[in-house]
Amino acid sequence: PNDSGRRPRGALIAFEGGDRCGKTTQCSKIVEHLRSTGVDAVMWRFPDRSTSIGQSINAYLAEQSHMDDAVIHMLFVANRLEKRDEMLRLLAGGTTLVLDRYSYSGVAYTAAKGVPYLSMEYCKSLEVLLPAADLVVHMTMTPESMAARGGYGEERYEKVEFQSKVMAAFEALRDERWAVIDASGTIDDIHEQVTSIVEPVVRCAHNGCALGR
Ligand code: T5A
Ligand code: NA
Repeated sequence: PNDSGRRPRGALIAFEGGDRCGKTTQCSKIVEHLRSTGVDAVMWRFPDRSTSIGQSINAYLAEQSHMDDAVIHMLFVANRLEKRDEMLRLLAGGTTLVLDRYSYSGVAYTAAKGVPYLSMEYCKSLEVLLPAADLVVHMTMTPESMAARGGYGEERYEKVEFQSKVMAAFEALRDERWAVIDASGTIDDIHEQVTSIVEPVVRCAHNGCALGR
């Protein structure tokens, strides 16, 4: 315990946004920055394509397999749940976790499909076993400018019309834990903004503020 009698913990920070908006780039940079200032931080990405569930997800995204919308949704959820214990252990041990996509992608991408029985509320209810993020960094840019980025269009959801629906779904999910960042700037400008938003949240967790949910 620290001066306030509360136990220091790591922060749970999720980066969200459309495909190719620069999440991986910014997650790597902020983790590197945090480490350089002595913060114990690690970066994970979801989906974690290395597990057997992750390999099924990968085949689906690469359009090598077809799956029912409910089934692929449950696999994305399960792919997070299989990391739940390790997440909680790391956070309790003081490690800050920077996640390249998390529950919010799970909800937004499925809700964007407009399948009546996979509503936003229903999808949210399936995430309750997982810890909520302390901070969600929502990186926004127009679907047209994302499409201009290298590598766009290789995977299932990388279509401008669908990405517009995903963007609307993310907007509907926002609450006071979300910070919105214009992802169309330079890598360094975005990193500077990300740093100013992330650092106070890491400090708060280190001082033992409560974890969401
Ligand atoms: N999904 C995911 C679900 O449907 N349900 C779920 O539960 C989850 C977790 C895979 C897909 O799965 C869906 C969402 C996705 O459709 P993914 O593997 O994270 O998710 O795929 P992407 O989000 O498409 O990841 P990418 O790696 O393709 O994009 P990033 O991480 O957003 O972007 P990044 O950093 O790799 O950059 C892309 C390119 O742009 C350049 C980079 O150098 C790179 O070439 N770039 C910039 N260029 C100019 N200016 C900048 N500021 C730039 N920043 C990066
Ligand atoms: Na990525």
